[in-house]
Amino acid sequence: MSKILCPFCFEKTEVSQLEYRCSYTRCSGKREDVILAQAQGLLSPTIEGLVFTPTKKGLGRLFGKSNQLEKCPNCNKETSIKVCPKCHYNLKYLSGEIEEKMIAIMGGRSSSKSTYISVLVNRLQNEIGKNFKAGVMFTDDKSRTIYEEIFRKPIFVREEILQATVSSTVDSRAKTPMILRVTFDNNGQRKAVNLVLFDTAGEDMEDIDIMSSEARYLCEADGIIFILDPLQIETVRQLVKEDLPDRLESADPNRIVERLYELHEQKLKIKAGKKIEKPIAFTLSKSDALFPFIEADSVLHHSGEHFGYLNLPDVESVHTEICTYLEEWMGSAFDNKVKTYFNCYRYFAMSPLGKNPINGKIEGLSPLRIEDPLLWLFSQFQFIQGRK
Ligand SMILES: Nc1nc2c(ncn2[C@@H]2O[C@H](COP(=O)(O)OP(=O)(O)OP(=O)(O)O)[C@@H](O)[C@H]2O)c(=O)[nH]1
Ligand SMILES: [Mg+2]
Ligand SMILES: [Zn+2]
Ligand SMILES: [Zn+2]
Repeated sequence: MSKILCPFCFEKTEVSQLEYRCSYTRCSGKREDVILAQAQGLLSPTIEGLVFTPTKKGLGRLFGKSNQLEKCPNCNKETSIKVCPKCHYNLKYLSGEIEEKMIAIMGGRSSSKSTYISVLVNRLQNEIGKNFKAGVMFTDDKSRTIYEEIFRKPIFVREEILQATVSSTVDSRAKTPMILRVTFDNNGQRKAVNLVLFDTAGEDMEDIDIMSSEARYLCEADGIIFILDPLQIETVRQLVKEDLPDRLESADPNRIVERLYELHEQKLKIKAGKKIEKPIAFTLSKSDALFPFIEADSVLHHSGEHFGYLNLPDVESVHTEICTYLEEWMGSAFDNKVKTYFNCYRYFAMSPLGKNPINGKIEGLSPLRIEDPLLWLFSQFQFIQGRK
């Protein structure tokens, strides 16, 4: 029988054990939802539709079918809204019948994680969607609102850089996933997947205890995009002549990689010496800042050209080139560490803005190589094909 993983509290529940929430606006059974408020860290509970356990075990429920309507015991109106019994998170769109992949975006403070997500989702909806005949939509209003207000409007409408993401110990929004339904059309065969995206506050990557209590999705994730900020690498800082943000000792990628491994060891009981199998895309961000001193014929200058399939030779060229640069800039310690801990990884490079913002303003957005890490993960999940 299929189980659904709640993307908010990570409780796994059998479809037949899910609870329902009445969605009839005039139902008199509405009440303060204390469970939801506690899970979301709200100061006072909000009034929400009644949550109930369906009594009648319909045939559909017995067979684990989840697209079923259930009658509210108070008003008798039908509802299709399923919620997680533990935290009351709305699971309406996670039916257990559509494949689901969780992707976490992690990296040190100010490495450009949130900016990346903003541009990535926009490209998914436009260029990537077109090249892969993929339809993209948000599965719920919450995801759409978070994307619009926190990610899209500042960058695409106001042309400003984003605020630093607030630690999830302070604001539960950092723990709230954005869920996108991506529908691929493969020669007439449609395949739908739910893409659950998590942003992280770089601040929360600096302490293993916070990572383990606040960023559980790092362990549950099916794939990780690990963003590396080149402007935090000492050698690169000497090469870049412009004004630089402060060096953040605690955001050292070496330390974050170690913590990520430690976390898997702790939570998933990975035996010492065993490698992590999930695909991890180590992605150098702000590649525009490197342009003045990398080779003129570097592959980083142009796009990856993935038209309907993953361009494998391009992925390998980027991987080799970044590997060489990282060794030049940081010595072989980082790559050695990655090799020791992870079995399935590639190096990528991208630039969400395409240039350095001036006084917090973005002048002419020109993103580069945004989709490469995501498409590589998609190919690892076998949603798309790679081609030589
Ligand atoms: N040169 C260059 N700078 C960038 C680019 N994208 C982001 N930045 C800079 O990096 C800063 C941080 O970006 P964010 O997306 O807020 O970084 P974050 O990783 O989400 O940071 P936290 O939320 O604090 O963990 C921005 O304010 C920009 O100044 C880019 O494509 N090129
Ligand atoms: Mg952020
Ligand atoms: Zn839950
Ligand atoms: Zn009702």
